[in-house]
Amino acid sequence: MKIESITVREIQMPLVHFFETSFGRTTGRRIILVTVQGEGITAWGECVAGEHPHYCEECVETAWYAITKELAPSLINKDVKKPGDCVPMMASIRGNRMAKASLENALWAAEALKEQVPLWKLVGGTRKEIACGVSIGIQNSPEELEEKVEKELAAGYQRIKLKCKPGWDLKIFERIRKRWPNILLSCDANSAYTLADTEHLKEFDQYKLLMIEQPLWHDDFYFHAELQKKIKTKICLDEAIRNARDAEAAIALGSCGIINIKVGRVGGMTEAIKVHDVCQKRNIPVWCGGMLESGIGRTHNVALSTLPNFTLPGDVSASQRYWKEDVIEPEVTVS
Ligand code: OSB
Ligand code: MG
Repeated sequence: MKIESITVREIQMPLVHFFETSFGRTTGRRIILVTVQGEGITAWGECVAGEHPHYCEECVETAWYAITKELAPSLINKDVKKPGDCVPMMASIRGNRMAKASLENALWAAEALKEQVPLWKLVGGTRKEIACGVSIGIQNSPEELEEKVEKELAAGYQRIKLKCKPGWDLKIFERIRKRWPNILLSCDANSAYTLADTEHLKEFDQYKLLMIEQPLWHDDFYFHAELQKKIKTKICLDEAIRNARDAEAAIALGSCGIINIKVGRVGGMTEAIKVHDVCQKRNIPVWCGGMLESGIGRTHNVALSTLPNFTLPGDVSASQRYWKEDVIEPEVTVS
């Protein structure tokens, strides 16, 4: 497709319920949406950068700059034969992976429209059903959390992930495990601990968690490997995996037993598929993470999740968990 024009927008959407992680509370999202236009096609992509650079270095402001001033200009008037062709065109710009992913994902959507094939088939998906879990943030009280878990299990979600941090961990797991001894339960620390917490993290093992996500520094493999030797619960890396090379290195070091793939975090669909393939080859199961996306980003996540090594339930929950009204029609629903 010859890219004739690119439109960049920011929309603002209040969340139906606040979302709190170890790095803070979000009550609404500022979301950058891009469209690429050419050959009569208009296709959408979403930038998953957050309002603040807390999860990673990127945020809405930096992504807006990167897309409008650097990345879109490098693509405009270019002929992109297949979506991945844009990757080398943007390669001279370091980092800014979420910004890059929004444009690449729009090109994947364009290719799907042009070829009249569903996106999930275009990316190489093989499954018609995917398993869904939910990510439940830190709540005002353990009672409120218990209500949330009850509601999500009743809605059919197959894995409950609890956000955790020092002070919101062991007692919470104890309470949830006591009431639901057999559910698939995991936790996500978003880098809330250090190696000095090793003894404390060993206590997590008794709760039979499917995994602990990113317990240590956002940019670390080495110390996660040290920690993994001392705890039974499998470590899952999220923040630290920026590309397929990182996945290779982390697996070789023994830093994790599971990897969370986020299209935005790794710079787009092409790299996400590469991370998937590396993990599949090394027998490391993966699942698709979420970034409180609108339906546009969410449907890209759903498509990616149909690849064969996405064997664990992903954070690909329904639109209504986040939004009163999503920007897509039909909204994402979960059966
Ligand atoms: O670490 O997975 C994370 C949301 C924002 C930033 C980081 C994370 C998350 C989530 C939400 O866990 C997952 C979702 O979109 O449902
Ligand atoms: Mg995470």
